[in-house]
Amino acid sequence: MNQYETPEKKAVSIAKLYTQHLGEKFSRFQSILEETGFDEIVIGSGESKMQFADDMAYPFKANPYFREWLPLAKRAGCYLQISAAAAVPRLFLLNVEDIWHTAPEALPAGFDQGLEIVEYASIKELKTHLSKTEGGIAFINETNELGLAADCWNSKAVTDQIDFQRRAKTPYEQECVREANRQAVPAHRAAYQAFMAGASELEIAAAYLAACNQSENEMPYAIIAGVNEHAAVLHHHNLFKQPQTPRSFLIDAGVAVNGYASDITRTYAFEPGSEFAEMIRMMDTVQLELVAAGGIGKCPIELNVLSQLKVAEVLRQFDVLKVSAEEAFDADLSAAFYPHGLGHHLGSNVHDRGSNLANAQGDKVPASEKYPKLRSSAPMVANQIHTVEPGLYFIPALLEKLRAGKHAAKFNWSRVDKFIPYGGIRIEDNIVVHGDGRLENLTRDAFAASAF
Ligand SMILES: [Mn+2]
Repeated sequence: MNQYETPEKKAVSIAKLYTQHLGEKFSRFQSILEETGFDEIVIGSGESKMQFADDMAYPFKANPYFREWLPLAKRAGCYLQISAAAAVPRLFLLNVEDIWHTAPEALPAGFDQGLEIVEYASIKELKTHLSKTEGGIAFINETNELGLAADCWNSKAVTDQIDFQRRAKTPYEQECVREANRQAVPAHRAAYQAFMAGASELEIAAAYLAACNQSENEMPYAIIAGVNEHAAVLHHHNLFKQPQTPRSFLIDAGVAVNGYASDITRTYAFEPGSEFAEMIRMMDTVQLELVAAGGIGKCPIELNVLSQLKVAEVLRQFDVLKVSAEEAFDADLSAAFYPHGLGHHLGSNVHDRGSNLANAQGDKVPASEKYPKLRSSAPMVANQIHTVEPGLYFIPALLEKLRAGKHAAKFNWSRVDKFIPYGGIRIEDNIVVHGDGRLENLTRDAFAASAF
């Protein structure tokens, strides 16, 4: 049992945090209205989208700008109105008879405090509740059902302001991601046990879903479950149905709680005493060092450089690399083994927005010249949630280029060939950067609190 003692106390506690969250967001959005000059911001949850030439819809996932306000990730046709003239946000819920589908997702108990809820039957009716001022509505949604002028629909001035403020997560948002970590841990353990029992990748993913009691469509992102060489495929989604003789296993999977995600990766060796098991242990130490190197004001670009150096050092320790970590880094050789960034913001988007903004006006902190694809460039701020996920992989396509290139002699290719059958390693935790400087590792805490 966690800090709440009973499920009832937990529900009351989260509902209280949610009411506080609504108040905090409402006040932040009032400032955005002042800054941008709109009367109101209206955010749609989105419309269910039909598949081409078919009568079936794709799985629905609500607009992340909407999820930042409401835990209705599966409910289409909702609109939230934040008006300068109102005391609380207003939520419009579509109420039409539908005998074909299950009743739409409702708000959890206690989540209706601090909100005005209005039912509507058509867009025409909805519009009677909205600002009548020409150009007064800033509308944020994938489609422009309100038929507003182009500069009112997804106005960049408004979304930049929203993305800038969303970096600092409220206590409610932090608790959602914390809970999403807690719920993912038993699922990660079930997946590990399925791997050790010789299950196929698809069976492992099924064990994961069963243990966290979620459907595939409820996952914050598609489960990555790679056995052996597949651990080197960064986004291995096409899970194999045939069991393989197990050597190694990488699982990257989270859980969504009230529309907020956990994003957790673990890597396991089948043979506990093997060299690959030792390499995982060393990457685990590296990962914890990189977590500790973060904090308020820390620069993600510099942390990324540090992570490349540390991964190069692991390669040197295992005699894969014959030259120093610094020399490998300078020649950009480590990136062939670690071709992604150290981490990203986490929130209602798994890759949350705003991590490259210098200010609320949308100016960007320049990206790293060496790693132009990095999502995060802006210094970490208080109450932000970051993932820290260094990796070390043996990716045949990248290794072949290296083997044929001018730096080939800097590697011990018999050692590279030994590790290729294991695929690779990634270890990923979710970290809250607290205002008092404390770094809370939601993932390690959740693993530590739950008995195997
Ligand atoms: Mn991640």
